[in-house]
Amino acid sequence: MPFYYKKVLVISDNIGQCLLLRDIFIEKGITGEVETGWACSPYSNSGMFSEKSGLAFSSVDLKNPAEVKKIINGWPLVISMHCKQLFPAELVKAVKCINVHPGYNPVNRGWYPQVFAIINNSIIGATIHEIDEQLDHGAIIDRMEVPKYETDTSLDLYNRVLAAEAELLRKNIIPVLKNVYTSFAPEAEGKLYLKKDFKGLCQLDLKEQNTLQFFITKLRALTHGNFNNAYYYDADGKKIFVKIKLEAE
Ligand code: 0FX
Repeated sequence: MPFYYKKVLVISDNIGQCLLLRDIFIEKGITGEVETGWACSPYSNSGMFSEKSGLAFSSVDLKNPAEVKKIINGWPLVISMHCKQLFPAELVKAVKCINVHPGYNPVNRGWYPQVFAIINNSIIGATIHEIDEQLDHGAIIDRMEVPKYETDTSLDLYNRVLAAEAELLRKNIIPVLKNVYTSFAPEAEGKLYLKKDFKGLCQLDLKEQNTLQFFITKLRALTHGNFNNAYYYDADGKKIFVKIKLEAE
Protein backbone atom coordinates (compact mmCIF):
# COMPACT_ATOMS: atom_id res chain seq x y z
CA MET A 1 0.00 0.00 0.00
CA PRO A 2 1.51 3.37 -0.99
CA PHE A 3 2.02 6.21 1.46
CA TYR A 4 -1.09 8.40 1.77
CA TYR A 5 0.94 11.39 2.91
CA LYS A 6 3.66 12.24 0.40
CA LYS A 7 5.00 15.06 2.56
CA VAL A 8 5.48 15.46 6.30
CA LEU A 9 6.76 18.42 8.29
CA VAL A 10 8.38 17.65 11.65
CA ILE A 11 8.46 20.52 14.17
CA SER A 12 10.60 19.95 17.24
CA ASP A 13 12.58 21.65 19.99
CA ASN A 14 14.36 18.50 21.08
CA ILE A 15 17.37 17.54 18.99
CA GLY A 16 17.66 14.05 20.51
CA GLN A 17 14.10 13.19 19.49
CA CYS A 18 14.74 14.60 15.99
CA LEU A 19 17.70 12.26 15.58
CA LEU A 20 15.50 9.39 16.69
CA LEU A 21 12.79 10.23 14.15
CA ARG A 22 15.35 10.80 11.38
CA ASP A 23 16.81 7.32 12.07
CA ILE A 24 13.34 5.70 12.15
CA PHE A 25 12.50 7.34 8.80
CA ILE A 26 15.66 5.79 7.34
CA GLU A 27 15.16 2.41 9.04
CA LYS A 28 11.56 2.12 7.79
CA GLY A 29 12.37 3.16 4.20
CA ILE A 30 10.35 6.36 4.49
CA THR A 31 13.17 8.68 3.43
CA GLY A 32 13.09 8.82 -0.36
CA GLU A 33 9.39 7.87 -0.49
CA VAL A 34 8.02 10.73 1.58
CA GLU A 35 9.32 14.31 1.45
CA THR A 36 10.33 15.34 4.97
CA GLY A 37 10.65 18.93 6.20
CA TRP A 38 12.23 19.86 9.53
CA ALA A 39 11.61 22.95 11.64
CA CYS A 40 12.12 24.19 15.19
CA SER A 41 10.79 27.12 17.20
CA PRO A 42 12.41 30.57 16.94
CA TYR A 43 13.96 30.14 20.41
CA SER A 44 15.66 26.88 19.43
CA ASN A 45 18.88 27.00 17.45
CA SER A 46 18.03 25.86 13.92
CA GLY A 47 21.72 26.08 12.92
CA MET A 48 22.73 23.70 15.69
CA PHE A 49 19.81 21.37 14.86
CA SER A 50 20.89 21.30 11.18
CA GLU A 51 24.52 20.71 12.06
CA LYS A 52 23.82 17.88 14.51
CA SER A 53 21.30 16.09 12.30
CA GLY A 54 22.56 16.77 8.78
CA LEU A 55 19.00 17.91 7.99
CA ALA A 56 18.00 21.41 6.85
CA PHE A 57 16.10 22.89 9.79
CA SER A 58 14.14 26.10 9.36
CA SER A 59 12.63 28.19 12.12
CA VAL A 60 8.86 28.42 12.41
CA ASP A 61 6.77 30.76 14.54
CA LEU A 62 3.29 29.32 15.05
CA LYS A 63 2.09 32.66 16.44
CA ASN A 64 2.67 34.22 13.02
CA PRO A 65 -0.46 33.69 10.83
CA ALA A 66 1.53 34.02 7.59
CA GLU A 67 3.88 31.22 8.64
CA VAL A 68 0.96 29.04 9.70
CA LYS A 69 -0.69 29.64 6.32
CA LYS A 70 2.51 28.57 4.59
CA ILE A 71 2.49 25.31 6.53
CA ILE A 72 -1.18 24.70 5.72
CA ASN A 73 -0.53 25.25 2.02
CA GLY A 74 2.63 23.18 1.92
CA TRP A 75 2.27 20.24 4.29
CA PRO A 76 -0.66 17.79 4.59
CA LEU A 77 0.81 16.20 7.73
CA VAL A 78 2.68 17.82 10.61
CA ILE A 79 4.36 15.89 13.43
CA SER A 80 5.12 17.65 16.70
CA MET A 81 8.17 15.85 18.06
CA HIS A 82 8.40 17.68 21.40
CA CYS A 83 7.56 21.05 19.84
CA LYS A 84 7.18 23.61 22.63
CA GLN A 85 4.77 25.85 20.70
CA LEU A 86 1.02 25.49 20.95
CA PHE A 87 -0.47 24.48 17.60
CA PRO A 88 -3.06 27.13 16.63
CA ALA A 89 -6.66 26.13 15.87
CA GLU A 90 -6.38 27.14 12.17
CA LEU A 91 -3.50 24.70 11.74
CA VAL A 92 -5.02 21.69 13.52
CA LYS A 93 -8.32 22.16 11.71
CA ALA A 94 -6.71 22.45 8.27
CA VAL A 95 -4.14 19.65 8.25
CA LYS A 96 -3.53 16.42 10.14
CA CYS A 97 -1.29 17.18 13.14
CA ILE A 98 0.16 14.41 15.30
CA ASN A 99 1.95 14.84 18.63
CA VAL A 100 4.48 12.59 20.31
CA HIS A 101 4.04 13.19 24.04
CA PRO A 102 6.39 12.00 26.83
CA GLY A 103 3.43 11.21 29.11
CA TYR A 104 0.55 8.75 29.33
CA ASN A 105 -2.57 10.56 28.10
CA PRO A 106 -4.85 11.63 29.56
CA VAL A 107 -3.23 11.06 32.97
CA ASN A 108 -0.24 13.35 32.63
CA ARG A 109 -0.76 16.01 30.01
CA GLY A 110 1.53 19.01 29.66
CA TRP A 111 4.91 19.82 31.13
CA TYR A 112 7.49 17.26 32.37
CA PRO A 113 4.98 14.41 32.91
CA GLN A 114 7.37 12.08 34.74
CA VAL A 115 7.95 14.72 37.45
CA PHE A 116 4.24 14.84 38.27
CA ALA A 117 3.92 11.05 37.94
CA ILE A 118 6.49 10.65 40.73
CA ILE A 119 4.81 13.30 42.89
CA ASN A 120 1.29 11.89 42.38
CA ASN A 121 2.32 8.24 42.09
CA SER A 122 0.38 8.08 38.82
CA ILE A 123 0.71 6.07 35.62
CA ILE A 124 3.45 7.26 33.26
CA GLY A 125 4.43 6.37 29.73
CA ALA A 126 4.32 7.82 26.23
CA THR A 127 1.50 8.66 23.82
CA ILE A 128 1.06 9.35 20.12
CA HIS A 129 -2.10 11.32 19.46
CA GLU A 130 -3.88 13.60 17.05
CA ILE A 131 -3.61 17.26 18.00
CA ASP A 132 -6.76 19.21 18.70
CA GLU A 133 -7.13 22.73 20.07
CA GLN A 134 -6.15 21.76 23.62
CA LEU A 135 -2.80 20.64 24.94
CA ASP A 136 -2.09 16.88 24.78
CA HIS A 137 -5.80 16.30 24.41
CA GLY A 138 -6.68 14.81 21.00
CA ALA A 139 -7.63 11.29 19.92
CA ILE A 140 -5.09 8.69 21.04
CA ILE A 141 -3.42 6.63 18.32
CA ASP A 142 -1.28 4.56 20.67
CA ARG A 143 0.16 4.80 24.18
CA MET A 144 2.43 2.72 26.35
CA GLU A 145 2.89 2.62 30.11
CA VAL A 146 6.38 2.28 31.59
CA PRO A 147 7.24 0.96 35.07
CA LYS A 148 8.11 3.36 37.86
CA TYR A 149 10.39 2.38 40.75
CA GLU A 150 10.88 3.65 44.33
CA THR A 151 14.41 4.80 43.54
CA ASP A 152 13.61 6.58 40.26
CA THR A 153 14.66 10.17 39.82
CA SER A 154 13.02 12.26 37.11
CA LEU A 155 15.91 11.41 34.76
CA ASP A 156 15.63 7.63 35.33
CA LEU A 157 11.94 7.70 34.52
CA TYR A 158 12.34 10.13 31.60
CA ASN A 159 14.84 7.79 29.93
CA ARG A 160 12.31 4.95 30.20
CA VAL A 161 9.62 7.21 28.71
CA LEU A 162 11.86 8.11 25.76
CA ALA A 163 12.48 4.40 25.11
CA ALA A 164 8.69 3.92 25.03
CA GLU A 165 8.35 6.83 22.57
CA ALA A 166 10.86 5.14 20.27
CA GLU A 167 8.93 1.86 20.44
CA LEU A 168 5.60 3.60 19.73
CA LEU A 169 7.09 5.50 16.79
CA ARG A 170 8.59 2.36 15.24
CA LYS A 171 5.18 0.66 15.52
CA ASN A 172 2.99 3.54 14.36
CA ILE A 173 4.88 5.74 11.89
CA ILE A 174 4.01 3.68 8.79
CA PRO A 175 0.27 3.39 9.69
CA VAL A 176 0.24 7.16 10.29
CA LEU A 177 1.91 7.95 6.95
CA LYS A 178 -0.41 5.50 5.18
CA ASN A 179 -3.37 6.97 7.06
CA VAL A 180 -4.56 3.53 8.15
CA TYR A 181 -4.21 3.98 11.91
CA THR A 182 -7.11 3.85 14.33
CA SER A 183 -7.62 6.19 17.27
CA PHE A 184 -9.84 6.57 20.31
CA ALA A 185 -10.98 9.43 22.49
CA PRO A 186 -9.19 9.77 25.84
CA GLU A 187 -11.30 8.30 28.69
CA ALA A 188 -11.13 11.49 30.72
CA GLU A 189 -9.90 15.06 30.65
CA GLY A 190 -6.95 14.13 32.85
CA LYS A 191 -4.71 16.66 34.50
CA LEU A 192 -2.78 19.32 32.63
CA TYR A 193 0.48 20.57 34.16
CA LEU A 194 2.14 23.75 33.00
CA LYS A 195 5.67 25.12 33.31
CA LYS A 196 4.55 27.27 36.25
CA ASP A 197 3.40 24.15 38.15
CA PHE A 198 6.91 22.73 37.79
CA LYS A 199 8.51 26.04 38.83
CA GLY A 200 6.19 26.12 41.85
CA LEU A 201 7.44 22.71 42.98
CA CYS A 202 11.07 23.78 42.81
CA GLN A 203 11.10 26.30 45.69
CA LEU A 204 11.47 24.33 48.92
CA ASP A 205 10.05 25.66 52.16
CA LEU A 206 12.47 24.72 54.92
CA LYS A 207 9.69 25.07 57.50
CA GLU A 208 7.32 22.70 55.71
CA GLN A 209 6.39 19.68 57.83
CA ASN A 210 5.63 16.29 56.36
CA THR A 211 6.93 12.73 56.33
CA LEU A 212 10.47 11.99 55.21
CA GLN A 213 8.94 9.81 52.51
CA PHE A 214 7.10 12.85 51.13
CA PHE A 215 10.32 14.88 50.91
CA ILE A 216 12.36 12.05 49.38
CA THR A 217 9.63 11.62 46.75
CA LYS A 218 9.61 15.34 46.00
CA LEU A 219 13.39 15.45 45.62
CA ARG A 220 13.36 12.37 43.38
CA ALA A 221 10.84 14.15 41.16
CA LEU A 222 13.06 17.23 40.98
CA THR A 223 16.36 15.44 40.42
CA HIS A 224 17.20 15.27 36.73
CA GLY A 225 20.91 14.89 35.95
CA ASN A 226 22.71 18.23 36.11
CA PHE A 227 19.60 20.43 36.12
CA ASN A 228 19.32 22.73 39.13
CA ASN A 229 15.64 22.37 40.03
CA ALA A 230 14.84 22.19 43.76
CA TYR A 231 16.25 25.04 45.85
CA TYR A 232 15.93 27.01 49.05
CA TYR A 233 17.44 30.26 50.32
CA ASP A 234 19.94 30.06 53.18
CA ALA A 235 20.14 32.56 56.08
CA ASP A 236 22.26 34.93 53.91
CA GLY A 237 19.69 34.84 51.11
CA LYS A 238 21.91 32.62 48.96
CA LYS A 239 20.09 30.20 46.65
CA ILE A 240 21.05 26.62 47.43
CA PHE A 241 20.16 23.89 44.94
CA VAL A 242 19.27 20.41 46.16
CA LYS A 243 19.48 17.04 44.40
CA ILE A 244 19.02 13.56 45.82
CA LYS A 245 20.98 10.37 45.18
CA LEU A 246 19.42 7.02 46.00
CA GLU A 247 21.11 3.69 45.67
CA ALA A 248 19.49 0.30 46.11
CA GLU A 249 21.71 -2.24 47.86
O1 0FX B 1 11.22 17.91 25.09
P1 0FX B 1 10.88 17.61 26.50
O2 0FX B 1 11.22 16.24 26.93
O3 0FX B 1 9.32 17.77 26.76
C1 0FX B 1 8.68 18.99 27.11
C2 0FX B 1 7.38 18.69 27.84
O4 0FX B 1 7.61 17.93 29.00
C3 0FX B 1 6.44 17.95 26.92
O5 0FX B 1 5.21 17.71 27.54
C4 0FX B 1 6.20 18.79 25.68
N1 0FX B 1 5.31 18.11 24.79
C5 0FX B 1 7.54 19.09 25.03
C6 0FX B 1 7.37 20.00 23.86
O6 0FX B 1 8.43 19.75 25.96
O7 0FX B 1 11.50 18.72 27.45
P2 0FX B 1 12.97 19.19 27.72
O8 0FX B 1 13.91 18.66 26.71
O9 0FX B 1 12.91 20.67 27.91
O10 0FX B 1 13.30 18.56 29.12
C7 0FX B 1 13.49 17.18 29.29
C8 0FX B 1 13.46 16.84 30.74
O11 0FX B 1 14.53 17.50 31.39
C9 0FX B 1 12.21 17.27 31.47
O12 0FX B 1 11.19 16.28 31.41
C10 0FX B 1 12.68 17.50 32.88
C11 0FX B 1 14.15 17.85 32.71
N2 0FX B 1 14.42 19.27 32.98
C12 0FX B 1 14.50 20.18 31.94
C13 0FX B 1 14.74 21.50 32.19
C14 0FX B 1 14.83 22.52 31.07
C15 0FX B 1 14.58 19.69 34.27
O13 0FX B 1 14.49 18.85 35.20
N3 0FX B 1 14.81 21.00 34.54
C16 0FX B 1 14.89 21.93 33.55
O14 0FX B 1 15.11 23.14 33.85
